[in-house]
Amino acid sequence: MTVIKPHASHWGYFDAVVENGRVTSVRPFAHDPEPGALIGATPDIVHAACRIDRPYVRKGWLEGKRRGHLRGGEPFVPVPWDRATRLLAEEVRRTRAEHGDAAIYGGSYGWSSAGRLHHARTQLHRFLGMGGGFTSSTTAYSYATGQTLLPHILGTTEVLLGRVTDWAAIRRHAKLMLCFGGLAAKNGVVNSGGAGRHDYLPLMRAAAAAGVRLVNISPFRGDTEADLGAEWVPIRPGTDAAMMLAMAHTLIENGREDRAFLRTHCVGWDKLRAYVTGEADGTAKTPEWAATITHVPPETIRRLALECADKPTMLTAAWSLQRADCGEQPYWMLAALAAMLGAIGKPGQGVAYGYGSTNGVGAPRRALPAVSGPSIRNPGLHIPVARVTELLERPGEILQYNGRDIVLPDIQMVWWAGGNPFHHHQDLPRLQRAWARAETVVVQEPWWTAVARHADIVLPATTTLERNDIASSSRDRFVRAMHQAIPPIAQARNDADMLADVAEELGYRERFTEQRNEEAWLRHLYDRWRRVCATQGFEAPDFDAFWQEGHVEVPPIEPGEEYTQFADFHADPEEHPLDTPSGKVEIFSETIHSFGYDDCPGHPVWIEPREWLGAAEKTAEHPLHLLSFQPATRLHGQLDPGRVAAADKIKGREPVLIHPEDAAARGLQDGDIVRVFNARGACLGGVRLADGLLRGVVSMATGAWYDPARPGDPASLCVHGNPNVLTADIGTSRLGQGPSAQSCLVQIEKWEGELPPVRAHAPPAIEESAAV
Ligand SMILES: Nc1nc2c(c(=O)[nH]1)N[C@H]1C(S)=C(S)[C@@H](COP(=O)(O)OP(=O)(O)OC[C@H]3O[C@@H](n4cnc5c(=O)[nH]c(N)nc54)[C@H](O)[C@@H]3O)O[C@H]1N2
Ligand SMILES: Nc1nc2c(c(=O)[nH]1)N[C@H]1C(S)=C(S)[C@@H](COP(=O)(O)OP(=O)(O)OC[C@H]3O[C@@H](n4cnc5c(=O)[nH]c(N)nc54)[C@H](O)[C@@H]3O)O[C@H]1N2
Ligand SMILES: [Mo]
Repeated sequence: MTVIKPHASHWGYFDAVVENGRVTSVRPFAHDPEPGALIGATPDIVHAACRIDRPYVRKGWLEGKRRGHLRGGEPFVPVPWDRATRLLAEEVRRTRAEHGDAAIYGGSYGWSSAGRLHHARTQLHRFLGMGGGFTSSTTAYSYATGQTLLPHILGTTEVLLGRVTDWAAIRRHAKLMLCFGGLAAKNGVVNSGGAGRHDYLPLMRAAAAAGVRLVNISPFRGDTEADLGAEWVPIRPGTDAAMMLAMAHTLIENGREDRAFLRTHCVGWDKLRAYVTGEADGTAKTPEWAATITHVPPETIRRLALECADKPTMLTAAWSLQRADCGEQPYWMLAALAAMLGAIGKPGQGVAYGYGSTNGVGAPRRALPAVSGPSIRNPGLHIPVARVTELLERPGEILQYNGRDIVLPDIQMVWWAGGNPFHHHQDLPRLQRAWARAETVVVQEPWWTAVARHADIVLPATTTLERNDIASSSRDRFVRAMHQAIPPIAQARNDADMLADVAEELGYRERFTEQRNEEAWLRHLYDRWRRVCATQGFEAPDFDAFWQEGHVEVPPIEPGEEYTQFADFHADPEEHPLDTPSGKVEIFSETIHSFGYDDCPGHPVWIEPREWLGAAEKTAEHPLHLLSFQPATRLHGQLDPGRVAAADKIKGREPVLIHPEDAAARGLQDGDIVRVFNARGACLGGVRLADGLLRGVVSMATGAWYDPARPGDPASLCVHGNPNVLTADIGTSRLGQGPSAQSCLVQIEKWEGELPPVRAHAPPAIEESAAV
C-alpha cells in the first residue's frame, strides 16, 4: 500500500512516499521552483545501516575508564532503555552535586532537524536549563565573528542573519553588486528550519537580467553560476580586507568619498582615512600595495572602486570570509566602504552579508515571525561556541572575549543532541585529546556519526519521518506540516521523550512536558504563532486546516513593498539612530579600541593571517591554501551516507579540488588518491582538477564522516577526507573568538599505499555478550 505524507527538511520540503512501512522515495513540494537534488537522498539515510538501533554504553566507561581516557576506540555494549535512563539521571545528579551545575557542558551546537518542536538542541537546553542550569554556548559557527562585531559597527546582527535589503529592491535600484566570496549556488539548497521555496538562484538571475552587474571576488570561479554573467576577480584567500582598503584609497585619491554622509551618519572617518593614506603608519594602502597581498591587479582594484562610486552599488560578503584568522577585518572594512559610498540605506544599495550563503537571504517577504519551539531558560554561563576545545583544556583560566574576561569552568560532563563536533570543529586531533578530560559524554543521535562513536552513553533518536512536527523559518514564506510517515526504526525514540524520562527520574517531568503530548504541543506552538500573525495583519488558518492542507502560505509582497534596510536611518539619522554607542556607523569604535586587542584594533586594518599564501611563500613545507567549503552534496555531515554524496566521491573519498598546474607539479592526475597533510593531521582525498581555482588554493567540502585509520588514536590518518583534521583551532581574534577554519596551509602528495577501507558508514564494534 502506498501512502503520501507531507514533510520537510533543512534541504527542502517534500512529500514522502511510503510503501510497506518504508520511505521509498520523495516528491518535491509543489510550490518549489527549484527543489534541488538533496531531498532525493532522504530515504537512504532514514533506512541506512548506520542507524543506531538501541541505547549503548562504552565498555570502558562501564569499567570505570572515564576521565583521562581517550574515546572512540572501544566497543559499545547495548543496554535497555530503562537502564540508560537511570544511568543518566544518576550521572546528572552526581555531577551537579560534586562539581556544580557549570560542570555540565550542554552547548550542543548543531543544526539538528528542521521541525521546531522536536529540535534536539532546543529540547536538551530546556531539559538541562530546568534541571538547574548548565554551561552553554553563544554565537554560531556560521558567523560568530560577524555576530560579535556588527552590533558594535552597525548596531545589529540583522544585517548578517536577519531581514536584509531584499533582492526586489536590489533588482529595482542597484546597477552593480560586488560579491566577496561569490554567490555559490550550492549554498542555496538549504535553510535552517526548512527550505520551502528555493528562490535563491531565481532571485539572482532576475537581478542580473534587470541589469545588476555581478562581480565574483573569490579564489573560485564556481562561486557564481555561469548564467549570471558575473565578472570573476580571483583573490588570494584571507586578503579581502587589503583589497577593500585599496579601494578606499582610490576613492580618497579621486575625491569620490561621500563626505556629507561620513559627517552626518558616521563616526571615526578621520582615523580610517589617516590609516588608508598612510599618514598614520607610513604605508599608503594603494592598489599597488594591495596587489602584492591579494594578487588582484592594481588596475582592477581602481576600476572597481570607481565603478562603485559611479553606480548604485550593493556590497556583500559570504559568511566564509569571517571564518578566518582576523575575520573581523573584511566585514568591518566592507561596512566602511559602503559608508564611504554613502550607500547605506539608499534604496537597494549599501551592505549586507550572506546573500550567497543560504536560501532565503534577501528573499522578499513580510516581517512575520516563524513558528518557534518550546522555551528555554538557562541561568548558566555562555562560552563562544568555537572555543569548545579550550573550554575543556583550560579549566579555571581566562578566555578573553568581546571585552570580557570569562573564567572557564571545569567541565565533567558533555551532552550533545543534534550536532556533531567531530564534524564541525577545527583541529579534531586536539579536540579528541581535550574530550578525554570529561568524565562522561552523552550523545543523542539517529546515526553512528563520529560524535556518537566518541561518546560514553549513546541514545538512539528518531528521524523526523518517525514523528510529527512543524517546519518554519523567517526566511521562508511557507510553514509546513511534517506528518509522521513511518513508525520509529528499531528502539529509536524522540529526543523530547527520552529527556522527559530522565526528567521524571530527576523529579521534573511535568514541568518539562507541561503535561502536553506531541499533538498538544504542535497545536500550542502553532496557535501561538497564529495569534502573533493576527496582530500583524495576517490571518492564518486554524491548526486542523493547516494540518490537513500540509502547509500555510504567507502571501508574497506587492510591488512597492521592496525592503531596504537602514532606509529610515539614511533619511534621518537623528530621528532613527543606529543601536551603536554613537547612534551612527562606527568606522572607528571607541568601545573596541578600549578593549586594547592588537588582533582587532579600533578601526578596520590589514593584519597578516597566521596561515595564508603570503606565509606559504616563506616555507616550502605547506605551500597550498586549503579552503573547506559547505558541501553541495549534503548538509554538513547529514546525508553523507546518501546517494548524492556517494556519487560525488572518488573511490569513496572526498574530492580535493586542485588547479591542473598544481596537480601536474606533484605528478597528480584526475581521480588519483592523495594524502593531504600539515603539522596538525592528515586525511585522504580524491583529486578533482579545477581550472577555476586560483593557483596555490585547494578546496575540500566539509562533511565526509571522520574515519580514523586507528579509531581512538588522535594521530590517525582520516581515510575518508574530513578537512577538520587539518584546520587550525584558533579564535579569529579576542573580539569575535569565531572559528578560523579558512586559514589553513597544507601539502598534498600521491597516496602510494594500499587504500584503507572507509568504515564510517557501518556501525562500530558492538559486544553483545557484555550486555548488562
Ligand atoms: N572546516 C570547516 N568546518 C566547519 C565549517 C567550515 O566552513 N569549514 N562550517 C561550520 C558551520 S558554518 C557549521 S553550521 C557547522 C555545522 O556543524 P553541525 O551542525 O554540527 O553539522 P550537522 O552534520 O548538521 O550536525 C547535526 C547532527 O544532528 C544529527 N541529527 C539530525 N536530526 C536529529 C534529531 O532529530 N535528533 C538528534 N538527536 N540528532 C539529530 C545529525 O545526524 C548530525 O550528526 O560546521 C562548521 N564546521
Ligand atoms: N548545500 C549546502 N548548503 C549549505 C550548507 C551545507 O552544508 N550544504 N551549510 C549552510 C551553512 S550552515 C552555512 S553557515 C552557509 C555558509 O555559507 P558560506 O560561508 O558562504 O559558504 P562556504 O562554502 O564556506 O564559502 C563560500 C565561498 O567563499 C569562498 N571563500 C572562502 N574563503 C574566502 C576568502 O578568504 N575570500 C573570498 N573572497 N572568498 C573566500 C570559497 O571559494 C567558497 O566557495 O552555507 C549554508 N548552505
Ligand atoms: Mo553554518
